[in-house]
Amino acid sequence: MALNDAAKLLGQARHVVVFTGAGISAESGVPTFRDALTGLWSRFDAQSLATPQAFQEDPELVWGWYEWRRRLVQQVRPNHGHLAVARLAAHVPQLTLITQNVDDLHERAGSEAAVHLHGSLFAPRCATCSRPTPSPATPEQPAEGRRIPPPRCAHCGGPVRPGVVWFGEQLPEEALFAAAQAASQCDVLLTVGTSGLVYPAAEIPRLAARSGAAVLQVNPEPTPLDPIATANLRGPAAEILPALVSAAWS
Ligand code: BJW
Ligand code: ZN
Repeated sequence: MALNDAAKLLGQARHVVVFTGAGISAESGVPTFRDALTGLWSRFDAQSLATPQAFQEDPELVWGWYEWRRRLVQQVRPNHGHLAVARLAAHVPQLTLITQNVDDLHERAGSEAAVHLHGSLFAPRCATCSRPTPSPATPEQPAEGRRIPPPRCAHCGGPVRPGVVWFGEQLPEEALFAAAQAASQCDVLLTVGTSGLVYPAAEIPRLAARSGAAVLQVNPEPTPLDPIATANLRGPAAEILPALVSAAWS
């Protein structure tokens, strides 16, 4: 299906779900999760750092990686893809934004109430007592690959961990429930910049398709979601999303 036909579906929708992954932030300069990381971090497999075991075995390595990423995100800006999503919300009667990303670029682009399935780089908590803790001040970008000891919890002295969801951990119940409910009720789901490999998040577009919604996919590469998509719009999010919104409301 061509972009203009996809835009027509979008223009007629009453409830749109936008489901985003790392690809939407790629053009802001945030590396996607499964791209080969460049530089020192390329020695590490991102998937092997995003586990509770990695944090237990080498907290300084894992905390240092997340501090490096948090600082990187603070230094970049939302791109035309994030901005188009925020603009889309003004056009459709109901929009639910669901993101797997742990950055805050949707919020900084003006989107309200994004459902964060995998947590946030900006919500650290104690690994022992789970109390939220403030993000430490990071005056400058930590050197890539630098080990940083995690701060200690002011209440119990436990190590502070990033407020993200690692492999083997449960997704926040409320966020997952809200996402599943929106996916089963929407009439269009726009999936953007995700490999569709990580569950249960990858179930969200599939649930929408099973519930009768049209699934519009924006990604420069094929993904396992291709077969369920009504339209596969191949290209970078920062180009396709503004074009899609303009075509729907020109
Ligand atoms: C562009 C672009 C441009 C590039 N424009 N696009 C069922 C089957 C098999 C396994 C499982 C299953 N259910 C659960 C599992 C296990 C596991 C899992 O899914 N494993 C798979 C890898 C096989 N899931 C879990 O462990 C989850 N927990 C769970 O299931 O708990 C259940 C449980 C039950 C009982 C007891 C205990 C638990 C938790 C998953 C947590 C995922 N966390 C991460 C890390 C977050 C923190 C961090 O960022 O460090 O979340 S992993 C990582 O992947 C991150 C992402 O949010 C997530 C998805 O990645 P995403 O966004 O799709 O990025 P990429 O890099 O994969 O893809 C980028 C895409 O963009 C590509 O397609 C590019 O082409 C595209 N792109 N440039 C548009 N310019
Ligand atoms: Zn504590």
